[in-house]
Amino acid sequence: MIDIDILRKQIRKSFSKKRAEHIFGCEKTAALLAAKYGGDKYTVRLCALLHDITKEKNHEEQLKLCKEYGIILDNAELYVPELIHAVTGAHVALHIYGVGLREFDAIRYHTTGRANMTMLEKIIYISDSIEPERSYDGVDDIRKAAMKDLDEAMRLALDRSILFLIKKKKIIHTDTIGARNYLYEKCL
Ligand code: DGI
Ligand code: FE
Ligand code: FE
Repeated sequence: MIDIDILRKQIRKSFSKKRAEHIFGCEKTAALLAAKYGGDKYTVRLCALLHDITKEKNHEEQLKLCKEYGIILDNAELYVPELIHAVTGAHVALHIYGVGLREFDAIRYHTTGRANMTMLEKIIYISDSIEPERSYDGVDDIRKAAMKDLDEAMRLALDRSILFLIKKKKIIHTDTIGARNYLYEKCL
């Protein structure tokens, strides 16, 4: 078992103040959602603390990690560097911190989501989107939804993300679309 207090100290030491506050906010939100939806508190705290573990590494360092862990990036990841930290972060969590596969996937899919997400994956995705430091139009609607219906919060968060990406004329990862379609098909 990883000592959560030691991990927190490592994060405070090695990240910018802003990123560390985001990570700790994410941890608090994840613990709250775990209490509400029946997730394991230790597991969600651990995933939240590790979800952006490679976020402050530059592109060159990201590619070095990919080489080290034998990660093959897909097309979208090659074109959108911001997506890579989720993949490298999951591998660092697995290889350095020894997390299991469920935790690996929660970190791996925290940026895009994917079809048929587990409760743990949704909790980490939503905590990342609504932790207290986040402020964007519509965040309070997602916060409110998250306390009632996690799938509805996911639909709102994914819609917001996709609308934002379209407005900025950015590439949308197919996992993001897959996550949204799966959750909308569930309502039909
Ligand atoms: O790491 P964080 O800043 O806490 O947040 P994140 O991991 O959710 O997102 C990192 C960035 O990735 C954010 O600027 C939005 C972007 N992103 C997420 N999904 C997609 C995406 N960018 C593109 N181009 N396409 C996506 O599908
Ligand atoms: Fe991230
Ligand atoms: Fe994050």
